[in-house]
Amino acid sequence: MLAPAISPSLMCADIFKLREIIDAFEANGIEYLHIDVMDGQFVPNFCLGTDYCRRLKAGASIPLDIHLMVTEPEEKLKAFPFGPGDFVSVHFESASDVTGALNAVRERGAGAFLAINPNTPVEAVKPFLPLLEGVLLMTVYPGFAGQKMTDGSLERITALRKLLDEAGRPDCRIEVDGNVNYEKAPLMRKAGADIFVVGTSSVLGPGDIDENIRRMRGLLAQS
Ligand code: S6P
Ligand code: MG
Repeated sequence: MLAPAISPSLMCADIFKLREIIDAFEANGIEYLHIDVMDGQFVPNFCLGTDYCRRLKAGASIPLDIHLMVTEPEEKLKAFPFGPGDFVSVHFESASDVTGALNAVRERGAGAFLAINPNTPVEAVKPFLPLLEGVLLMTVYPGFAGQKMTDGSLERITALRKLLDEAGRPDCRIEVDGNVNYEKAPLMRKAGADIFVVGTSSVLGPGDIDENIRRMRGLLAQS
């Protein structure tokens, strides 16, 4: 089983406290910075963009985990700064050329992830497995923070883990995104997830950020 990693969703971070939040992430060994990019077309919301990523790359030592919720990601990803060590997710539902988009990520040395919505069968990832560093399994419908986990999410993680293992890809990561709280994260871990996008439901919710991270780490380590 792959070691658990935490990827906090920066759309949930208070912009007025961003520097101290990033400092806390660095001090606590946070593995990735999850950047939600929305274009108002693939999802009914707008969110973080290219300059935000550029500033993070300049001012933080943590790799980026860019989640593209945009139409035509194969074109739009060209505008984003990323490279070796970073991850970029493109949605199965958004790309007309999924293979082209994944290859465009790989050509720049980054890890390519295929994101799938809660109503997309996990089998959809099969044709793309040779190209994937991981799968971003949405446990809410993309567009907004603060939602409840969709029914059947844990079963989908289990089914995806089985599919990946049976396909000879035990190294392929499963990243879960949406309502990753202190109660559900251990269940998601047991089901086979290894990267946890945390937002308002846990690390970037109420309470002290250092304590929140320690609590989440402790729970994931025990599961
Ligand atoms: C949703 C987005 C997510 C959220 C994250 C928020 O479209 O992709 O990354 O920001 O799920 O966390 P929470 O705990 O509020 O669900
Ligand atoms: Mg996301």
